[in-house]
Amino acid sequence: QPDSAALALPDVHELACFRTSPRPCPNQQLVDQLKPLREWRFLQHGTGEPEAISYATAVSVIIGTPFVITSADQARALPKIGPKLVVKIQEYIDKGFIQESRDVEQLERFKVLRLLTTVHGVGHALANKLYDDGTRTLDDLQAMLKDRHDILRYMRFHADLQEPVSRTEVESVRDFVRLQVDKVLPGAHLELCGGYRRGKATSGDIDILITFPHQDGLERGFLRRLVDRLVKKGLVPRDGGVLSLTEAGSSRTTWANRRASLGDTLDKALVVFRHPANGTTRTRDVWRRVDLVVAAWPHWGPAVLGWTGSTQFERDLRRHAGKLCRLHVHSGGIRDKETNEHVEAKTERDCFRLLKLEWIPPHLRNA
Ligand code: TTP
Ligand code: MN
Ligand code: MN
Ligand code: MN
Repeated sequence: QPDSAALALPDVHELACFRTSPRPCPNQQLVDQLKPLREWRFLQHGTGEPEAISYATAVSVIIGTPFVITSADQARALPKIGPKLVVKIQEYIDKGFIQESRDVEQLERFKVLRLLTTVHGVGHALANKLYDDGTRTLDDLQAMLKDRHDILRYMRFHADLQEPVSRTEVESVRDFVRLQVDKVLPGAHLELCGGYRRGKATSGDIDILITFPHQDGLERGFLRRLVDRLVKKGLVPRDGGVLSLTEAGSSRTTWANRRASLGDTLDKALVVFRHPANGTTRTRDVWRRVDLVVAAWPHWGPAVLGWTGSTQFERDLRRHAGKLCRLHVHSGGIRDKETNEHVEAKTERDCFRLLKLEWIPPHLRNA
C-alpha cells in the first residue's frame, strides 16, 4: 500500500503546458538514463510515430515531476507511465542505472543510426535503409548516395555543424544577422528562440525570429531579400547553403483581413551560416546552422511560442488547445476551429491567456 508520504505528494498533470519543466530537473539522472531509450525509439520509428511519442511523453512527465521519485509506487501514480517503465524506474532506484539503457548505447545499429541522422536530409527511414544496405560510416553514406547532390554538398559543413554552440556564440551570430537585416529593411525586431530561449547552455542550431513591430505587411518578401543579401555577402554559401526557403505569404493580403488557409506557415529559411572568426578567439570561420523565421506583427505571439519549444511542450499545448479551447495553435497563428478565423495574439502572454493557461516562462518549458 502507498505510504503516507506518497499521498502528500502533488499531482503531476499529464500535459506539459500545465507543468514546469526545468533543466536540470529533480530527477535529472533518471532522465539521462532514459534518454538513450527515447532516442532509440526515435531512430527506429521516427519522431512522429506513436511508439516514439508515447515514450517521449512518459520521459517528459518525469522531467515535469517536482519531487525526487523514490519508489515504484510514486512512479505508478504518475500519468502516462506504463508498467514497463515503472520496472525501469525501480531498477534505477535500486542500482543507480538502467542496464537496457547501457546496452542500447553499445548497439552498433544505435550508434550508426545516430551518426547517419546527424546529416541534414537523412531521416530515420533512410538511415535504417542505409544501415541494412551495409552503411556504417559517413564515407559509406557518401558512397551510397551518389545521386543525392544536396547531401554530398552539405557534407563539407557537417563536422562544424556537429559542434554544440555556446550562448555567447548564439548571440554573436544573431548580431551578425541583425547587421544584415538592418541593411535590407530597418526597424526589425530579432528574438532568439529554440533551446537558447529555454536557457540551454549549448544549442544545436540558432533559431532567429524576425518581425516588424507595429507594422503589418512590411515583412512580405523580406526573407528572400535577406537571404539574397546573406548569399551575396558570402555569409551563406551560394552552393548549398540554403537548405530550404519557404514563403507562406506570397499571395496574401495583410494578415488582419485574411482568412486562414490550412497549410499556412511562416516564411522560413534553413541555412548554413558562416560565422566569421574576427572578434572571437577562433582562427578560422566556422559553419553554423541558422533558422531564420519571419512573422507578421499580429502573429508574433504564436510564432515565438511555437519556435521556443520544446517539441513536447508544443505537442501538449496543441493537444490542450484543440480539446479544451477549440483552438488550433501553430506557429503561424491561432485559429478558431469552428470559424477558421485567426485570433490575434501579439505576445506569448496573449497566447497563454487565450488558451486559459497560467504563464510558464521559457526556461520552464524544457519538457
Ligand atoms: P529546434 O531548433 O529543432 O530544437 P531546439 O532549439 O529545441 O534544440 P536544439 O538546440 O537542438 O536546436 O526547434 C526549435 C523549435 O522550433 C521547436 O519547438 C519546433 C519549432 N520548429 C517549427 O515550429 N517548425 C519547424 O519547421 C522546425 C524545424 C522547428
Ligand atoms: Mn534550435
Ligand atoms: Mn531550429
Ligand atoms: Mn497564420
